[in-house]
Amino acid sequence: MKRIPLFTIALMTLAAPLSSSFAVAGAGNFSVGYTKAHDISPNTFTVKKGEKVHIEINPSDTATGCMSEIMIPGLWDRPQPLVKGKKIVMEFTPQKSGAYKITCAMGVKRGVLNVQ
Ligand SMILES: [Cu+2]
Repeated sequence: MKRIPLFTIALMTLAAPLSSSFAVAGAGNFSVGYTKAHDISPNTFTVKKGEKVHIEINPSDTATGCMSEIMIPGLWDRPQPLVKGKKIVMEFTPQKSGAYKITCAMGVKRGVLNVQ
């Protein structure tokens, strides 16, 4: 069995508080892209009830028409416009488990967020 050098453990200890404050990787943190051709990607998420969710969407295109805004009914009810270069941040803590649709402002499904 390989031993983990002590400095590696020290680095991991230092990195832990950094990763939580930058909120990029880790449970409940998601970085999402958007293009007109492929809509949001990824579009399926799994989170835990009672744990904070942080979703960042970085649109590469400006959406138009029906799918020009995004929301997650029941979790994020304010439709956000998808505008090229304009980051969208959604933060919430789901209290009820279930499969929540990710939609446009009028409810057309574009993805799903599973709360376990
Ligand atoms: Cu629509």
